[in-house]
Amino acid sequence: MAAEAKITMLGVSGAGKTCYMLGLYATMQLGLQGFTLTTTDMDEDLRLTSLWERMVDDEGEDRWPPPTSNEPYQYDFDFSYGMRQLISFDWLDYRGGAMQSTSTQEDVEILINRLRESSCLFLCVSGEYLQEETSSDMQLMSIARKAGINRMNLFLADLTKNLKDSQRPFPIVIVITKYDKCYERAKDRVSRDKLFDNIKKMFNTLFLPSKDWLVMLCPVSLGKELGTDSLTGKIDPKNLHLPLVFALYAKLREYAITEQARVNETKIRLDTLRSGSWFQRLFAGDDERATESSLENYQNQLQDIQRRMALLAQELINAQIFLGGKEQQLDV
Ligand SMILES: Nc1nc2c(ncn2[C@@H]2O[C@H](COP(=O)(O)OP(=O)(O)O)[C@@H](O)[C@H]2O)c(=O)[nH]1
Ligand SMILES: [Mg+2]
Repeated sequence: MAAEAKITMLGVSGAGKTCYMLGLYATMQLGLQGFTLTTTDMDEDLRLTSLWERMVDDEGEDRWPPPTSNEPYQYDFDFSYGMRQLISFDWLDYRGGAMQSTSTQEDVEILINRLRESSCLFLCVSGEYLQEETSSDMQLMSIARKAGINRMNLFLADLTKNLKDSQRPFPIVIVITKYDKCYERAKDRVSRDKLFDNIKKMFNTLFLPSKDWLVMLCPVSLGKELGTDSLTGKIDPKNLHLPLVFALYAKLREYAITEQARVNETKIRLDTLRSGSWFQRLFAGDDERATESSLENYQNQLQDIQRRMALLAQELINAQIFLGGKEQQLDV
């Protein structure tokens, strides 16, 4: 079966994408509030699990997964609640040439096409670049260049030109990886907000007043101790599941909108059938009954989607989510 949702993850090499993916897979396998994540391929499961175990058990440089080649890598997952599959999705870890300044036109086109068919983007920015407080635009420009944000903005500009109305607002997660590196800098609320303001400034188009983007800002870390010691610090993941929960919430929201439209249409059709004269209705009786039963069907499906959204929304209560630059509470 084809995946229902597509997630694409972008970030310069070394940003922490592979580690993030491994950590996410490991934490979600144990199950989180009843949600689980599984790969559709047994060999892949072994590979991911053994890389993860090495990170947890080993010390030294070798604990980390070997830096990967330049090929984009695709994972296929099922996301479930209890034993029930909620949504299947594929996940592309994009470490292709298009994120580098030496990219070829072909690299760029491949990525642009993938972005256009994605249902959510994860833009990974390493906390290593955000360790020091800064208010100078010059410094921010330099960080934006090193962290690949300039490139990401170029791809976003293409994406927004080609979004269909049904894709708006398009969900994006700015994942601040290795947030343990910012621990010192972002100790209290005020200094954390300053850090977030820096991010907003570098991704300014995502925070303009428009209905184009639904953006979540999400710090993640594989362990607080890694901030000062990445060779022996304990692995103790934080927030890894939130970007995924958000992506799937956004996908369900899209389904809900489609389903609601079906319900509305069917109601109108039923009203028309019912408003005919007794004579017309005598002959349209079968039609009326069939329409009634499809209405019930669509309504049940809508409710089912809304129940799943409510489950996910609970996890996102404390998340920072913005529409048109304004902070939002998710509704179901
Ligand atoms: N402090 C810290 N370091 C991390 C974390 N995640 C990854 N790293 C380091 O970042 C390196 C690059 O990560 P990797 O996932 O391979 O980056 P990728 O090129 O984006 O896939 C790893 O080898 C680790 O040394 C984290 O949560 N905290
Ligand atoms: Mg990698």
